[in-house]
Amino acid sequence: MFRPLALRYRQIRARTEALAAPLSPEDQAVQSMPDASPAKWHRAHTTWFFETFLLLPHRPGYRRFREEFGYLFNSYYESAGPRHARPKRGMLTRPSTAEIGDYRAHVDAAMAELLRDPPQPVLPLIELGLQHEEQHQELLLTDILHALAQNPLYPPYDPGWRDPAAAAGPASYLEGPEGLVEIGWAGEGFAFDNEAPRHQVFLTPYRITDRLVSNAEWLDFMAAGGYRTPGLWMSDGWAACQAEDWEAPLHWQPGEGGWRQFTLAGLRPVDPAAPVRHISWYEAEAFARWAGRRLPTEAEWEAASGLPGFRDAGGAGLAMDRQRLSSLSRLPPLGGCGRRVQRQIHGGADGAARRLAGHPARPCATELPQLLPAGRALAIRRAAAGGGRGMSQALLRGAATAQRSALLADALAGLSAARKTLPCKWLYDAEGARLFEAITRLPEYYPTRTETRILRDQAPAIAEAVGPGAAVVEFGPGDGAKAALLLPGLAAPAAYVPVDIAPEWLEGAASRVAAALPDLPVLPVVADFTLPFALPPGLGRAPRLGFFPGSTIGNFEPEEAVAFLRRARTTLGRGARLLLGADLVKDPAVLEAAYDDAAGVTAAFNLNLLHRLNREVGADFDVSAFHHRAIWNAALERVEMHLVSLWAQQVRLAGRVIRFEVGETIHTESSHKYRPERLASLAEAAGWRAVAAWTDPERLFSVWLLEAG
Ligand code: AVI
Repeated sequence: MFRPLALRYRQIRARTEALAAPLSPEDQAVQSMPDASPAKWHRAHTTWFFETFLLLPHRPGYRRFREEFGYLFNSYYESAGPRHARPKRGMLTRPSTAEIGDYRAHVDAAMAELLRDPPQPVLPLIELGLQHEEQHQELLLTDILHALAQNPLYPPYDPGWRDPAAAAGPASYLEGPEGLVEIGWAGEGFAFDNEAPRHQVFLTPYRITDRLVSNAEWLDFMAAGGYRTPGLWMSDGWAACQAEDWEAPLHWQPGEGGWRQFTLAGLRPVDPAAPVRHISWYEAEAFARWAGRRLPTEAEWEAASGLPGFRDAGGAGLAMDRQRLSSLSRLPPLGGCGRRVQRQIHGGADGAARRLAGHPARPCATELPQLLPAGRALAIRRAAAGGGRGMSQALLRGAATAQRSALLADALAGLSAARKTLPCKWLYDAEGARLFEAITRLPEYYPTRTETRILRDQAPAIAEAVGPGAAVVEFGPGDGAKAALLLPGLAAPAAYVPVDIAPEWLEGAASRVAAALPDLPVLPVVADFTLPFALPPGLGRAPRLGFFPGSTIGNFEPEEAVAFLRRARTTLGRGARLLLGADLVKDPAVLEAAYDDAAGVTAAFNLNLLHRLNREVGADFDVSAFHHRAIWNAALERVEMHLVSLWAQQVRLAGRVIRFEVGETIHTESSHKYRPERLASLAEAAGWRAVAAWTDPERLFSVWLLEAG
């Protein structure tokens, strides 16, 4: 009766060694993030388990391989004593990989003795050790995938590796079991303790898709701007998405022919039919909201997994892993998980799926994005996908929270720099926007007036150069006034697409244009227009005309301006054109007056940034201790706005003290002015060709028509 267990022991232990075999000693030592462990650590830790819980207590006369290993290779088993810090596992160059092999052999030899005639009470512990080792096999693969993904050469773990087959075909809905249903493990054989006992839950009616979310569906989510739409995300998720620049699932890479995914077999084109993997719970949740559905609860999932036609529960479904949420999903400690119980497994790679079939719930893994229709659960407008005019409260709230954390991050970074600076985009809260509006009407501030005049006077020439049927995509539409001026002059425009990160701006611009042209489709997009974003569906083959007036291009550093123009070209696509407003170099006295007006509106606009930091992120600036300054920087051909500290002082921000010397400044904005030839070469560097330019009689300002080269 014990033979099968001895055989299973040998097979499972040999499989760990087979999984580690393609790895060099260097591969085996690396720890690519605190939540991952080196392969050789997994090999040693699983061995430590048998040594600590089986051999030492149950094999009289057993001698530890090395005393210190008890400390080095304990994971978090409190009952087994102190342990080496997890984030430092990658520092363990000694013991060597070869010595870990010796450790395994030593323990295997002693276990072979124990397995010859194991006392009855240790049988469940041996089984637990084997289950534990299989979990570490999953982890070993997940972790080595992450480690190899850090290598720019993208070395395959095993070029012949095959992921489990995808469940083919479109998803359809299954009616989930409802009412009082039973979940939890009740079968014979092994189960982790948090899989039992079997118990009743009450489920209200729901439907669930019969298969996991596919990469194809995920690509649609990405194309609709899912990663750039704060309102779709939980605020913590959005903060993580921003902080870590998520734009696709982990291990995805943009390539010439589309997205590629780093797999254990190396970089491979993303398979549209395969289940999406390597996404965090936050991403799954945002996806569900975008799709107008929600994630199933654990009980719903488990109850539905027994339905005929429910695919993937045991076969192909390593749907997602949690490397982005890894603190939520590690192994259960002996005697209970103690953390959030989650659905499914580490999506690393291999064979856990085969063992899932018989087990309704697995500990410590991640909820799968198999989705329910929203029904009662969720209703949110899909503004990013062109969902129409009007923004939901949820979108506005989500955006505000995300903005505050981004403001704080920028402020901490900018005010700790040797030359203090704050990004000029933060000048535009509601008060800043109101003050900017007032600036545009000041006698000294010529740009808005002059550009408006050019757009009006040159409307026929612009319309002729642009041609009929254009879909106009405006980057940062402000109040929509310029679009409302441009669009009626164009021949039969196809649509207006205002794009801004702040939904409240879109609302205003959309209604202004809608008032001017009631029949024109208006498709607002919530996105950071300085990054690539997807145009809304429904523009058809209408020629794209980007619109970026106001000389906002001047607020970018020249390299940023080139990068922006390049990205705009990508976003707008082949054959696109761009109507661009650019302020021109001129008499410094005119420039400085425009940015330091007699009425003090620009000063108030600049100082409002400090009020904003006080209001939104709890800084304690004494605003009266700062003074607005605008200077023409002749070398860099830009007007700079600064806030000058009137005396030595210190300011508190998020628990940090920021010191100012007397006269020290915070650089808050640069407004670059262009000579025509410089603007043309800037455009050219970004792959655009200038086809026309219009100016005013005094040559103060210019409007350019660029064509994608
Ligand atoms: C929005 N931007 C083009 C304005 C400019 O002229 O650079 C912002 C501004 N700053 C002070 N006055 C106006």
